Amino acid sequence: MPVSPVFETTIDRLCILSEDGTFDDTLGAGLIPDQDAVALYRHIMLCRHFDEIAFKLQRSGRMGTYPENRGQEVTSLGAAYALQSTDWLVPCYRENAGLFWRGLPMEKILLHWMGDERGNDIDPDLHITPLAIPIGTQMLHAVGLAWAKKYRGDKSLACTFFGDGATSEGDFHEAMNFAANLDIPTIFFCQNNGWAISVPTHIQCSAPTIAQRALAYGMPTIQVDGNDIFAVVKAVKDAAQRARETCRPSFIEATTYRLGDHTTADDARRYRDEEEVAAWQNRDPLVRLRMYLEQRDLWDESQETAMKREAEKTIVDVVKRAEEIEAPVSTDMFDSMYATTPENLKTQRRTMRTTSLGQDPSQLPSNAPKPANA
Ligand SMILES: Cc1ncc(C[n+]2csc(CCOP(=O)(O)OP(=O)(O)O)c2C)c(N)n1
Ligand SMILES: [Mg+2]
Repeated sequence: MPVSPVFETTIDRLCILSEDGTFDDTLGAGLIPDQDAVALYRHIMLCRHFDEIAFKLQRSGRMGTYPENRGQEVTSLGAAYALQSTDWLVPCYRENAGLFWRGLPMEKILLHWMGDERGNDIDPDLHITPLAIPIGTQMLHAVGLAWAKKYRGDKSLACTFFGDGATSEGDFHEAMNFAANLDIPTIFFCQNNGWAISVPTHIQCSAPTIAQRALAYGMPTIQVDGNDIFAVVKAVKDAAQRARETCRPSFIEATTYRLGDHTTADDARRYRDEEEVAAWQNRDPLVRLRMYLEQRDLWDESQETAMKREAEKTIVDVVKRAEEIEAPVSTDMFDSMYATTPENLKTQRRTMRTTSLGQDPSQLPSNAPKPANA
C-alpha cells in the first residue's frame, strides 16, 4: 500500500495596509469608506488617551490593577466595526476600543478596574458580556450565546476575543470542538501579542502559527496583520458572512503587540528586549492609520491637535462620572444574587453575620449536624 497524504493545506496571512503605508487596492478598495476611516482614527486616539489616564489613575491610587491596551486597539475595533450591533462581543480584558465603538460607556471599564461591580452591569441591548479575567472561560460563553442564536433562527453570531496564551487552556479546545462539530456561528478571534505575561508564544505553542490550531477542528482559519485595521475588517466580514450563511465558526489569528506592560502589576522590562519593543513601535496601528489618512488628505496637524484636546476633555468627564458615582453598600452583594433571596441569606443580609465563618452559630438550621468540637 503506497503512502499518500491524507490532508494538505496552507494558511493565508492577510495584510492590506502595510507597515510602510502601502495599500492593496484589490483587497481594500471600498472596505472602509473615508469618513469611517477618519471616525475610526479619532476613536483610536480617544482610546489611547483613555488608556493613558487609566494607567495614571492606577499609579495615583485611584484605581486597582489596569491592563494597558496600547498597541492592540485595532484588533477589537476592526471586529466591532465589521459586525452588526446584534452580534455578541465576548471579550477578555484588552478590548476597550471595540467595546467603546459598540457603545459601552467608558466609565464602565474604569468602574470594573476600580473593583465596582456596577462596571459589569452592561445594557443587554449592547450585546457585550462583562470582561473575563479568568483566562479562557469566555470562549465557552460565546459558543453558548451563538448556539442560542442558532436555535432561535436569528442570523446573528458571537465573536469572542482571547490571547495567544488562552489557546493553551482546556476551555479553548472545548469551545472550538463544540462550535465546529455542531456548526455554531462563532468567530474565535485570537489576539496573538507574542506574550502571555512573561511567557513568549513559542514556548507554549510549538507550531509556527496559532491559526493552525483550528485545522484540527476542521475550522476555516486565517492569520491577519492585527495592526492593520483593513485586514482585520476584511477577515471578520468574511467570517461573519460564513457564519450567517452556513452557521460555520471561523478562527482568526491577529498578530499584534502590547506596547505596555501586561498590567500595572507587571514590569515587562524584566523579560522583553528593548529592540523588540522598538520594532513594534514602528508598527503602531495608530501611526499606520494616520499615514493612510494623510496620504489621502483626510487628516492634518490641525485636526490632530483639535482631536487631542477633544479627547482630553472627554476623558476628564469620564473619570468624573466614574469617581462621582455614589459608593456601593455592602448589602448589594445579596441583592444581585437571586431573583428571590432565600431565607438564610435574608438573615445574613439583616445581621451581616454568617454561620459559615463561625460568626453566628445561631444561624445553623435546626437539623444541621453539631460541630465536632461542640
Ligand atoms: C485560568 C487563569 N489562569 C491564569 C491566570 C493568570 N493570567 C492572567 S493573564 C495571563 C496571561 C494571558 O495571556 P494571553 O492569553 O496571551 O493574553 P494577553 O494578556 O497577552 O492579551 C495569565 C496566565 C488567569 N487570569 N486565569
Ligand atoms: Mg498574549
